Amino acid sequence: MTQPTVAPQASDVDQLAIDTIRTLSMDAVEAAKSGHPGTPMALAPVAYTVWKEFLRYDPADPTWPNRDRFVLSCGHASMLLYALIHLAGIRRAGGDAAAVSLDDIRSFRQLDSVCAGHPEHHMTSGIETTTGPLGQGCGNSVGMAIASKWLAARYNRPGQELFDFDTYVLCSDGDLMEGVAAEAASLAGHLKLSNLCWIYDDNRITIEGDTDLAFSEDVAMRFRGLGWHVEHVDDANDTAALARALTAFKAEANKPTLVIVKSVIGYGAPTKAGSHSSHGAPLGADEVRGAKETYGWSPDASFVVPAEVPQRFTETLGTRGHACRDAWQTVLAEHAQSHPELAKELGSFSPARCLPAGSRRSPTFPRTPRGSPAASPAGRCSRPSAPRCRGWSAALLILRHRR
Ligand SMILES: Cc1ncc(C[n+]2csc(CCOP(=O)(O)OP(=O)(O)O)c2C)c(N)n1
Ligand SMILES: [Mg+2]
Repeated sequence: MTQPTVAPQASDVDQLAIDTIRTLSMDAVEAAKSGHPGTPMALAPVAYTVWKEFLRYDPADPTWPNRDRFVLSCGHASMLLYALIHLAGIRRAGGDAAAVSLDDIRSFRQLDSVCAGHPEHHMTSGIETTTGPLGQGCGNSVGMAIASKWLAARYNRPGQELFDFDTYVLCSDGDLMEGVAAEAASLAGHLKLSNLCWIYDDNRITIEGDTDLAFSEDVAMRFRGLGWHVEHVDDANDTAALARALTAFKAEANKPTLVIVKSVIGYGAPTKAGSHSSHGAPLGADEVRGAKETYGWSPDASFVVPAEVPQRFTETLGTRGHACRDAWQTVLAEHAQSHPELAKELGSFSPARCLPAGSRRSPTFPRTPRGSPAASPAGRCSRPSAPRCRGWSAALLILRHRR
């Protein structure tokens, strides 16, 4: 794929938003003197399209239970997520402060920064799960999709759809090389998790060079074999094609969806675009200046956020998410009226009920001659602090039945 010079379909403000994500990512990595600029530069239009057009998320309430989940499984591209959280105006859970301020972005990768090298769930609102170990975000996303289906089956009632959230995942070559992602994808296909969409960054580059070195499988065929619906987008900058693929995901009722997107890592950088040299190190002053010139930006300014950009996020994601959350609150009140027992049970899902580690004594288990299957003690330890926790230990159960 050649590197296009302009994004074909995005409006001026959309293009400005996409390039703001790119420049913030480059500037933060440059200031930190470490990080991964290339993937945020490539995936900015992809993530922007998901957030602007599809995600049901209220930036004022990042813990709203029925919010769509967005998982950055390729956690090394963390600046992409921090830029989105900042521009979308996500607030810190339980307060009104910005979850990620511009100053936070300036202190990317510094000690105690909410913008850690890789996204950390417990530290920063808007991060749905900690990622960095490749494949893990993919794995967690299948749990999220199962949770959405389970909550719907247990609590939704006719005319009272409390749960129907979708989970979107950005994943990279490294994610799809990992076994955990393959195992999770198999389960997702088996369970027909139509509320799950993985977007695969097919950039043909990994940390050490071209994917030809170690990864040549037919990903689309593999996922079709696992029971997934597969969509293709030939250019990450083609926001209209991305929107079409994501609309196909929304229309698919029986399968999870994989959208395979071809992208150019380090998009816009004069000599490092398309090369693994833009994967995991600052681009350097000349490349940053050159990339900004490619985008039509001033090469001399850093950490620039044009006012139209957060405004565009507010008009799109913010307005949609706020309306969805408001409507949900109304349904929740009706549900509490008509199904008080269910509502009481649902109310017990508060995070406060999941006690911090160490706050309860774990039970002890006597030695037995044959040992004890790990699944049973694990359940007895975790259940008191996470009463609604659902878990499987398939391998252990099989072993127990075979004895
Ligand atoms: C389980 C695991 N192994 C190794 C790494 C180190 N690592 C970070 S990024 C990367 C691969 C980068 O290639 P790709 O996933 O295609 O990302 P891209 O450079 O295209 O963004 C590796 C091996 C990791 N983060 N997690
Ligand atoms: Mg790659």
